[in-house]
Amino acid sequence: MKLKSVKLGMVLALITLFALSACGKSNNNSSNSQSPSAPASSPAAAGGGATKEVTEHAVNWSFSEPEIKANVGDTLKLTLNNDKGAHGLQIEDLGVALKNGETATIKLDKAGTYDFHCNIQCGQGHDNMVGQIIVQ
Ligand SMILES: [Cu+2]
Repeated sequence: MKLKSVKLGMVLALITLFALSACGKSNNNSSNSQSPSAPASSPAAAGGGATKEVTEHAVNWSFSEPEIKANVGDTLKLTLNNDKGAHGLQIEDLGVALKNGETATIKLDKAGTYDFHCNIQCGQGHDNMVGQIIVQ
């Protein structure tokens, strides 16, 4: 009797371990596929949107990523880093204005092309400091 229940306990423990490790694995690889059980840790699972991190390095007079492409439902984490000169980054249609070193977290839930530009008068090439975020 006793032996049997110890055995049963071990089997249960093994099953639990297996389930836990399988669960951990699926959480790690589930960026694109639908995972049936993704609790608390990954809020992106529902919409299927990815998080995209982009750092714009600004110099006189351009942005390092003049064209950013993303899918509808993605979240864009956009950072401005001024490598040379003093620049800002404004996306009027999204209500975003970044200063040097700042990061904006932008939910891209509508398709479209969103222009951005430098919003600090930084010199003769200022008007060239433009780019766009293409959401499709
Ligand atoms: Cu400028």
